[in-house]
Amino acid sequence: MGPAVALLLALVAAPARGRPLLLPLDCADVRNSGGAKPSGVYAIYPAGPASPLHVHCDMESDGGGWTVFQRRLDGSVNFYRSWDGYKNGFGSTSGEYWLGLDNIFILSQRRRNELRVDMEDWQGNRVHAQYASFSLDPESFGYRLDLGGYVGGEAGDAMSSHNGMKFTTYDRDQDVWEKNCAGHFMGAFWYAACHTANPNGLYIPDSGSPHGSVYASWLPWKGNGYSLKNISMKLRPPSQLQKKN
Ligand SMILES: [Ca+2]
Repeated sequence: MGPAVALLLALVAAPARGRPLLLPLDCADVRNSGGAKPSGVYAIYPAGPASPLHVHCDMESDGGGWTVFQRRLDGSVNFYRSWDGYKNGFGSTSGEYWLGLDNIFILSQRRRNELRVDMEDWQGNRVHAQYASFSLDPESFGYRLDLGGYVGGEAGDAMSSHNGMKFTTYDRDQDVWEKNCAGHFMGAFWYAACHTANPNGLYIPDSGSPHGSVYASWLPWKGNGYSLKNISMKLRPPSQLQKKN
């Protein structure tokens, strides 16, 4: 092809569709930036252009655009971590990880978000739970959870009992139980006294002999003695809700 044709093709292919070129705040922005966007790891910029944050984006569930902040897949990452671990984040965004309470707080302050939790059992059944809104208070208020109402999903409501709770790790007790829920139930969460969901609990493949509520569990679906095969927690602005069909 001649140079004039190449130039024309380059212009046609340029991402100039009447909207300014902005860095994505979250996975909804990534999805809306045009072109096919499969699920995977993307850079988002909720804290500004100098602070890229790599996250796994769920581009499939209910139209996609979900920013994943917690993900259990295979037990390869230890989730029994200290306050510093949960504050700063750990794991690998291509596999299991916790994004970090600081990052989750920033994400929740930039936009109003819904919460979606997806999970699967060891027979391959998949369900989810969804909440109308999700935000956190800053660290000085214990990353207190402000959760909207349960709006559906086959998993049942295991999170409403955690609404209003501060975050507790084994080395920082902010729950409302006389002992430390994180230490007792081998996780870290917005524990009350103590939990109906324990997604950061122990990951035990196909456990046949439950011995207490220490597992990565979701009470209304499988009970507190069942370690789920996978579970992931994710955020998306409510305006992004769209059905593909
Ligand atoms: Ca306590």
